[in-house]
Amino acid sequence: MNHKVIGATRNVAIVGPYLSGKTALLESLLSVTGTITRKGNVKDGNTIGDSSPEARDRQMSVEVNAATAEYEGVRFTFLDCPGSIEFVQETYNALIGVDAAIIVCEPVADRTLTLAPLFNPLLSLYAEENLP
Ligand SMILES: Nc1nc2c(ncn2[C@@H]2O[C@H](COP(=O)(O)OP(=O)(O)OP(=O)(O)O)[C@@H](O)[C@H]2O)c(=O)[nH]1
Ligand SMILES: [Mg+2]
Repeated sequence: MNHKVIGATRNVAIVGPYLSGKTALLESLLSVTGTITRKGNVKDGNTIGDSSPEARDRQMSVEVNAATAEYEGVRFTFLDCPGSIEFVQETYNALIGVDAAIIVCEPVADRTLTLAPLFNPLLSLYAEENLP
């Protein structure tokens, strides 16, 4: 079904710990919105995200990848952020400019602490914005 795109593009960051499935989620989002007809796989090296030679070689995200999709008249630009701590500044930079963030994590209690590098700076940003 064709929908007329209305309003501004929503920019959404996809963030979370290393190898939690962010790039796979982006691929699924692009697939369900009909943006791509064939869903790729990180291991097969055929995803829309992780398209740089280094990312393909390491089978991990090494930079932010952007992809746009439309769903029911709304246009989204997704920013798939790397989860490895060595690239965490890329994630922080992306979070400054987005409307929303999807936090991807494994549903395992022991791995909760892997979210700490993400939440601490977010809380700091929030606190600074709400200073009297
Ligand atoms: N079984 C299963 N495997 C998954 C799922 N999501 C991702 N994977 C696999 O987990 C591995 C890592 O997935 P990615 O999507 O690259 O994870 P990521 O969070 O983008 O990784 P980084 O960006 O490097 O932090 C890949 O081999 C995926 O095929 C899932 O929902 N189920
Ligand atoms: Mg990734």
